[in-house]
Amino acid sequence: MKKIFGLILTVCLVAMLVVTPIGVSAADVDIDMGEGNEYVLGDVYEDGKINLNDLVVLAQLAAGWNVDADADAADVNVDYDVNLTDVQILAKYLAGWDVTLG
Ligand SMILES: [Ca+2]
Ligand SMILES: [Ca+2]
Repeated sequence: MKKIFGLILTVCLVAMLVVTPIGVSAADVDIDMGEGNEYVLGDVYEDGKINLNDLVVLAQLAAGWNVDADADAADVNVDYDVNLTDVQILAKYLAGWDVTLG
């Protein structure tokens, strides 16, 4: 059930955001947690950019998929949990809504 939900969620998010693909610079939300433990909120896919790829991977993480991703970067509201709230926030961020990561 989780996999089906995750797949449906991912497809919906991709369909929603493919209309407005926005590449956001990751420099705005760089978080330094000390040497060897740096990550960028929202850069779940860890390629230095925050974009649709990160949203897809975040949705998969929230759905419980076993994906290779940065769980710290996925917690975009910093409540120490990765769930659909994070997916919603990142989707809004990528769509240009007035939301802040962190
Ligand atoms: Ca990325
Ligand atoms: Ca969170």
